[in-house]
Amino acid sequence: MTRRILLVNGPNLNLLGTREPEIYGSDTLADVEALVSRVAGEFSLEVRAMQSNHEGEIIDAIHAAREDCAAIIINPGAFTHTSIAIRDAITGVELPTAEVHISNVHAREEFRHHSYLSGIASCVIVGCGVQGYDFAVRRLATLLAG
Ligand code: CA2
Repeated sequence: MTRRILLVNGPNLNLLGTREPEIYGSDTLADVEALVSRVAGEFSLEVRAMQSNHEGEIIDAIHAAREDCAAIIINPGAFTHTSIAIRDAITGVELPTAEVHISNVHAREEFRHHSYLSGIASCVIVGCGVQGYDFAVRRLATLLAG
């Protein structure tokens, strides 16, 4: 069986650690990707990490995961609240998927309260800072162990 996780970070998450530390903390995207790889390694899982500001690129990466990944971790950024297309891509590939949000979206603006993904995600981790990615790896490893 494939032992790889696709890690997807959506729009503006390339700015992690450079601005708004009061909301998103001080870790960079590179720190997050290293964290996910380290935790995944504990379970003999590899990681393919990608970040994109473009919805279509994210959809293409999700489709490609069907070939060689066992699970997906995704923080879709603001596409969380807008993208039926990303939801459909995840539904289409039928891979267990963890949705992660660094901030507590439910304590923020009303428009962040709804996620198009949450209804089809295997788990949703919100407001745990970047530690949420750590939790996501551990949950997916549990699910993959079946
Ligand atoms: O809390 C999260 O992880 C979000 O997915 C982050 C998105 C936001 O649109 C969602 O509502 C919640 C925004 C990511 C922007 O990241 C930045 C990081 C540093 C500086 C500026 C933006």
